[in-house]
This record gives sequence, C-alpha cells and structure tokens, in this order.
Amino acid sequence: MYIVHSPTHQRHQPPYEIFNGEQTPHNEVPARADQIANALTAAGYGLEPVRLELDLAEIENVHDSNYLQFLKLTCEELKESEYRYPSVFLYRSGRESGNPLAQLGNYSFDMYTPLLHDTFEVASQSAACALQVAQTVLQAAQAGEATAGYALCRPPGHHAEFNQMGGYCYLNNAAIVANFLSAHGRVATLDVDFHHGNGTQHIFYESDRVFTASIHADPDWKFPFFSGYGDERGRGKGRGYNLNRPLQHGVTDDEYQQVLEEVLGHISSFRPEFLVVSLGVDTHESDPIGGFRLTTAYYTRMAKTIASMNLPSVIVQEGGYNTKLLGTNVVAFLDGFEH
Ligand code: OKP
Ligand code: ZN
Repeated sequence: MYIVHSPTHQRHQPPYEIFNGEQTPHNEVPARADQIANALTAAGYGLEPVRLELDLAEIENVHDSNYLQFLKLTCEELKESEYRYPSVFLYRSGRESGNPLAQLGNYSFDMYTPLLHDTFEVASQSAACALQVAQTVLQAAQAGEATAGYALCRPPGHHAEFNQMGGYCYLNNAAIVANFLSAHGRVATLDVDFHHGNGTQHIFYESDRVFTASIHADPDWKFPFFSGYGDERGRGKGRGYNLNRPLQHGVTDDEYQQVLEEVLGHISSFRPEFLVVSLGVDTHESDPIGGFRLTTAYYTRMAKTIASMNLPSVIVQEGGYNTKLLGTNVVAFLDGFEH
C-alpha cells in the first residue's frame, strides 16, 4: 500500500468550533493525523512525505478560482496567531459584496471551519497528498496493475463545495482526485464517512463521468443537514449518477454490510475504471461525534468487501475523532484492503 502524508499538517490548528454561539473544543485536531501516522508505522506500513505541489490551475474544475484566491489571500493577510470565523452568511439578495466579513460568510457554510495563517497551505498539502497517491495508482493502472494507495489527508475534504468551506473542510481532496482520474476513465467515489459527502456529491452532480455514492447518517439527524437524502440522484447528464444511503442511529456491522453490498452493486453497474474511497472512521461505536455502532474488526471486513471490486483505488482520509482509536481503525481498514 502506497501511503503519503504531510508532516506539516500541525500548523493548521483550529482554536475552537462555534456551536450555539459558544466556543466548544474543536474535533479536527492535529493529534488525529499524528495518531494515524504512528499506528501505521507501528503496523509496519511505510509513509512517504508529500513532494508534489498543488497547482491551483489544475483544480479549477473542482473549485471556483475566486474561492481559491479568497482562501489564499485571506490566509496570507493573517498574522501567525490570528484566525477568522464567519459571522454574517450569504442571504438571498442576489448581490455580492467585497467586504472581507461578507466574503468570509459568502465562502463558508458553518462556524466550525475557521481560517488561520497556515490553513490554505496545509489544506493544499492535504490535497497534494491525495493527488500524489492518485498519480502512483494511475501509473500502476496504466502498467496493468490494480493497486491501492492511501492519503493521510488532514484537514479532510468531502464537505468542501465548489466555492464554500465547511465541516472542517477547505479543499475537496476526494473530488480533486476523482476529477484528475476522470481524464483517464470512469471514476466512482464511495464515501463511507459518518457524515454525508455533500461537496463531492455537488461537484459531480451533473457529471456522468464520476459516479458518487455516500453511506452516512440521515441528514435529518446529523450534519450537513441540507443534503444527503435518498432522493438526490443527480441532475442533467448526471441524472442517475449519484446515490445516497442515509442510515439511522445505532447501525451495526451487519446492517452496514448489507447496505455496502447493495451500494457496491450500483457502483459495479456503472463499470468504473477507478475508485476513490472517502474513508471516515467516525462510524466507529466509540466516536465522540458519530452515532453508528461499527466495530474495529468490521473495518477489515468493510475494506475486503470494497477491495473485492478489484479496481485501482485511492483511499482518502476524511473524519474520525476518537484520537485513541483512529489509528487502530485505519490500520484495520488498510489491512483488509490489502488481503
Ligand atoms: C467532518 B467530517 C459537533 C458538531 C460537528 C461538524 C461535523 C463535521 C464532520 N459539535 N459538526 O465529515 O468528519
Ligand atoms: Zn465525518
């Protein structure tokens, strides 16, 4: 398993989340990626540091260039110790505003996702990790080999929309990879994070080149609330190329497995040539913000099931917030993928 990480992710350290007007501890902490990296090393996996530099011109199908410039410039303007949270959000007036506070609200959809001096650089490196894995997986595929790679991305990406940050995400790492691979063949994305991958869904909503599937907490119950329902199937050319399976509180291994097999059946019918997996281990029974009941052992079975598709695969890290168990669960998944 080819694994890429970025040791400089620590420089992105959101100080807190604003929930109900209060400062609450931020869940998306540097310890997450450190703990995964340590567990991978302890389990005998080798980690490559990222060397690729993200070329913004190459991701303009995935993200609005004005949004990218906003992220870059806002972060550059901040001092080392400064950060910015949105306060006023876009309302439906049909007007735009260049006021920095208005811009922040225009390009955000929640108050969990601040900008800090190093956020854009770290988010770019996170995306670069995913792209570097994708390049290697593509090369192997072109040589006739269906290999898999894992990108230890932090911050995560699947909530990031074409022109909005939110849900701890700034750049949509999985969508960037799917867009890159789609130049070489049909791509399916499978999002198994606890939360719906709204950004990935919407970025490819009108595309018949990328099939998007997500298994997640019912959005009537959990974040991101405004999408992830079962009747969202895609639009225009993309009609029929999006699949959501919202699930209720307390889902067990066996219940999840049934849904996974059904979803993989739909993915197979699309006949993809590449698979992008958005891996969140916040589906675990002891995740502090989840609500499913998956066990560590199940991640191995989940991964074996997904790997049985036998496709060149890029696994991208998304959520998972139990910093004691994250690494164990990711190792369980990657072990299953390889065997
Ligand atoms: C990001 B990823 C807890 C609220 C948390 C935001 C969840 C973002 C999850 N106070 N809401 O999909 O794991
Ligand atoms: Zn999540």
